[in-house]
Amino acid sequence: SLSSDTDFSGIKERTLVAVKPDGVQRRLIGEVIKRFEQRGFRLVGLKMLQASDKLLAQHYVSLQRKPFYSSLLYYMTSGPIVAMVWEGHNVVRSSRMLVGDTDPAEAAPGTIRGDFSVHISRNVIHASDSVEGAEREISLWFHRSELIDWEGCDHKNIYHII
Ligand code: IDP
Repeated sequence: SLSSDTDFSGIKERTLVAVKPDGVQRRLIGEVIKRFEQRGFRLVGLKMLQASDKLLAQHYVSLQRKPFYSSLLYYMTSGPIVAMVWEGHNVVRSSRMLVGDTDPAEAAPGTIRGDFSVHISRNVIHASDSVEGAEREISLWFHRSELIDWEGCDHKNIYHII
């Protein structure tokens, strides 16, 4: 319909994506960036960091009671992480599709986890699972000043703008 063609309210949606320590060690940073870029999403923040226990405790607050929680924190602090913020129409949901199921055994071929991982505790990448979750996670991992607002010259080809 005309209204769905012209509704761009979701264009500014943002999500947090992170190449986890195993993904960095396995030289998958470029592969991950390539997949999000070629889809048409816009990179608005990027940094490499050694995540602290404090940051990860906030990031994974909902998993604190899980039996795998301490090994998850050990894994996530085992080396550098590359954190990114991607922007675009429905980027939260589309990122989860690009990333694939949490358990690589269930992740479809063609997804990042389905193509590059075999075990749930070394699944290469993180992507926020809801718009509210994304807002919360972005504010944990990035300062406002680290996020860059820009419009690509291909914007009119990626979106239906007359
Ligand atoms: P998500 O990363 O797909 O959003 P969550 O359920 O939020 O999945 O779990 C966060 C991370 O915790 C997973 O990506 C994975 O690395 C780890 N994890 C989740 N479930 C298990 C498990 O059963 N065993 C070991 N690690 C797990």
